[in-house]
Amino acid sequence: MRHLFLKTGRAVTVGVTGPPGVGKSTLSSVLVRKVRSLGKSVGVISVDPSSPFSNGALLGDRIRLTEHFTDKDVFIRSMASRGHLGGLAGATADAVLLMDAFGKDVIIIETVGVGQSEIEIADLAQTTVVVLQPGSGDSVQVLKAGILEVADIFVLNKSDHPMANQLRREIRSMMEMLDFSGWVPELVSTQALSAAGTDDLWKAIEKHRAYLESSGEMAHKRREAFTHQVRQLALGRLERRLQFELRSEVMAGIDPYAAAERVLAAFGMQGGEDDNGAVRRPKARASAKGLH
Ligand SMILES: Nc1nc2c(ncn2[C@@H]2O[C@H](COP(=O)(O)OP(=O)(O)OP(=O)(O)O)[C@@H](O)[C@H]2O)c(=O)[nH]1
Ligand SMILES: [Mg+2]
Repeated sequence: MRHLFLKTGRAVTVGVTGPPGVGKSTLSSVLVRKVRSLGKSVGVISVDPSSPFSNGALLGDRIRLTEHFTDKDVFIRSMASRGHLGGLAGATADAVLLMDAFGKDVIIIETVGVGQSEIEIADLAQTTVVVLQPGSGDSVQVLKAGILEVADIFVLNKSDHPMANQLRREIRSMMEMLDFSGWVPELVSTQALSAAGTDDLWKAIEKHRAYLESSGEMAHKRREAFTHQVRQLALGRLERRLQFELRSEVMAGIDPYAAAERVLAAFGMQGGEDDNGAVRRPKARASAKGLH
């Protein structure tokens, strides 16, 4: 990563998230087709929240993405979220940087989205696409879970479903309750199976990217993503070191405050230090006198 990092920062990154089975992989596949038709190369990172052996998701993605297998300008990588040193977010962030450095024009990151970790992954992508399907209550759950706030584009997939209009109304009324400053999420209807709506989705992605560039938010997002990754790396090491310092013999027979001091001393932090690392100085005597 040290060698490659300076080659990154060129790719368009699109996060595709949403509840299980809404059609994220099918949609990613038709999006790959669209991007390839424009002559751009593309990378797909498909994050499986469970073990690769516990369900057929990886196999399923393989089947849905087979039409791209012989295309050398399409690189597909499935990742299981368990068992990665440094966690899923870190491993995914690295994979995105690698594909970017390799020169992929567009990188699609597919994650099953319901909880906090998925929202974190949404932070990785410049544009977050939240996919929902009609006729399943979990769409409303997802909207409640805070994913509404991270969505740059809503995709109402399986729009061939009879309940599609109801979901459209639900999304609209949820959006009305929020105060958007700047970008207002686009709502796109698709039928991933027949590829209908893919052009509209790509248009919305390009529109969002143009907004990010013109508003200066892109630069902001890049800084945030960088800081986030540095923070994750540093926290990972701090956590492991802390585990080591929390050995029972260090803490035997003393109160938790004294034990915390001892543990922090191992990090070079002295008692009375401020959280920002500056040593707190006692107030000058003159001003203390003045107060009393
Ligand atoms: N009727 C209909 N079915 C669709 C559409 N898009 C996808 N499907 C079907 O929905 C099912 C799930 O599609 P996937 O693309 O695997 O969904 P996913 O969101 O990637 O699923 P997970 O990765 O397991 O969360 C498949 O059987 C698809 O064929 C659509 O527009 N209309
Ligand atoms: Mg999938």
